[in-house]
Amino acid sequence: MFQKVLIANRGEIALRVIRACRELGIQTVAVYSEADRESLHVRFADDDVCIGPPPGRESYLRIPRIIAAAEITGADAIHPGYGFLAENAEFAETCAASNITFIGPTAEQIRVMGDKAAARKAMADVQVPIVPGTPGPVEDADEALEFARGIGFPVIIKAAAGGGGKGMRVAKDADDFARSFQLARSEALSAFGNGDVYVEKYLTRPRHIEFQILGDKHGNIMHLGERDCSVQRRHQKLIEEAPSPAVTDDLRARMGGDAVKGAKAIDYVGAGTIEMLLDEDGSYYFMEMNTRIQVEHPVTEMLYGVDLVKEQIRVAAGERLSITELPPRRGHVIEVRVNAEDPARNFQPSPGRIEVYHTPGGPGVRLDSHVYAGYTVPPYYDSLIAKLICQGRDRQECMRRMQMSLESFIIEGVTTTIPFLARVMQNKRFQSGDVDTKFLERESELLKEPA
Ligand code: MV4
Repeated sequence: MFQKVLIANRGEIALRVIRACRELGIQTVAVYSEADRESLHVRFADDDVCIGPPPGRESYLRIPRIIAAAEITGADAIHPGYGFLAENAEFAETCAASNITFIGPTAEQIRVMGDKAAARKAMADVQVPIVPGTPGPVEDADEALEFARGIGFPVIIKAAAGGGGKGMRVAKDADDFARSFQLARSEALSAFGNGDVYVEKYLTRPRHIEFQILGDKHGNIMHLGERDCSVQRRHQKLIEEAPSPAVTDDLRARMGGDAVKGAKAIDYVGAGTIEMLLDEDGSYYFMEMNTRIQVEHPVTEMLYGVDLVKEQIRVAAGERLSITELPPRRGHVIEVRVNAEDPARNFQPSPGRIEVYHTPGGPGVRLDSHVYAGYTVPPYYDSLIAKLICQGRDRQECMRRMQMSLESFIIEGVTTTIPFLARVMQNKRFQSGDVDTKFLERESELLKEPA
C-alpha cells in the first residue's frame, strides 16, 4: 500500500480523497493555489505545497509543479480527483515516468476513451450497442451528408476530441446539414485543435443513464449499477439518482453486462463510468466512457454501501477489488448539486463570503462539502459548494428526505441553487420519474422564484 498520496485537486473532492486515505492509514499531501490558502483540504492534509496563482491553468493544471510537489514531499502516488488533470493521458504518463503511481487507469485507456470516435469503434468491436452513425471520423461534408441521408434525420455531429457536450451540432434536415457540419468542425478545431467529427442519429428525448465500473489489475471488472443523470442544464448535471426510475432489473442486467463487456475490451483498471443514452423505446446505446471518479459517485456509494475512492486506491496499489458481486441495494438515493449560482440569472456564478451556514442531517443524509461559515467562494473555479445526498427505503421517502434537508440547509451570503432544487423535488413530473435530458427546457418555470 502507498505511504503518502498527493491529491492534485481542491474543494470537496480533495476532502473526500483525504478521508479515504486516512481510513487506509495513508499520509496525505494537499496542493493549493494562492486562492485556496484558507481551504480545508490544506488544513486536513498532513503536508501541503502551494503550486501557484489562482487560475487553474497556473496551478492545478501545471503538471511539472504537481510532480515537483510530490517529489519534495515524498508522495508515492497521486489522486487526481475529477476535472483538472483527471483525464489527462500526458499527466498519467508523467507520473509513471517519475515513479509515482497515478491513481486511475493507464494513459492508453485515458487516450482511447478521450477520442470519442475511437471509443465508439472499441465498443462496436465487442458488440456493445452504439448509436447508429459513421464508423469513424468523416472526411468531408459530402461523405457525412450521404451518411446522414442513409440513417435519416435528425442527426448529431460530434467532435471526436469533444465530450460533455462541447463541439456538438444537431442537423434537422439536409438543408441544415452543411452549416451544422462546418460549425461543428470549426468549433472542434478551435476548442480541441482537432477538427475530426463523426455523425450519429439524433435521439430527441433520451435519458442519460451511466454505469459505475470498477476494475482491478487481476482482471476483475464489475459494474455497480446505474445512475440516472437526466436532469441537466447545458451539460451540467444538477440531480443524479439511483436506481433509475426507468431501469428494470432485466434492463439493468443487460445494460450492466454491456458496460462490463465494454470495460473489459480495454482491460479497464480503476473506477470509471460508461455513459449510455436510453431511448424512449427501451433501446440503449454507448455514448462515452469517463475514466475518472465522478462528482456523483456518492449516489452509488450510498446505494450499495461501498467506498469507491478506497477501492480506487486499493486497486492502484495492486490489490484486488474488495467485492466481486453487486451488494444488495439500500432503497433509493438522490444527489443534488448545491452551486453558488443564481438559476434566475442563467445560473450566473455567485462567488463571495458565506456568512451563515447551517447544514442538514439525520438518518440517510450525507453532505460532501468543503465550505464553512466565513469561507469565501473564489471566482476562479467551478461553483460547486456542496453535494447533498439522501437515501430512503424507496423513492418517495428519499424525495421527502431531500425536500426536508434542502429546507433546513441554510446558506447566507451567496446565492445558491438550494431553492431551485427544492422546487424540483415538488415538481409532478420529477416526482413521477418522468425525466429526460430536456426536462428543464420543458419545466423552465422552475428556474424562477415564485412571486
Ligand atoms: C446525443 C444526444 C442525442 N442523440 N447523441 C450530450 C453530451 C454528450 N456527451 C453527448 N450528448 C448527447 N448526445 C445522440 N446521438 C443527446 C445528447 C444530449 C444530452 C445527453 C445527456 C444528457 C444531457 C444532454 C443534453 C443535450 C444533449
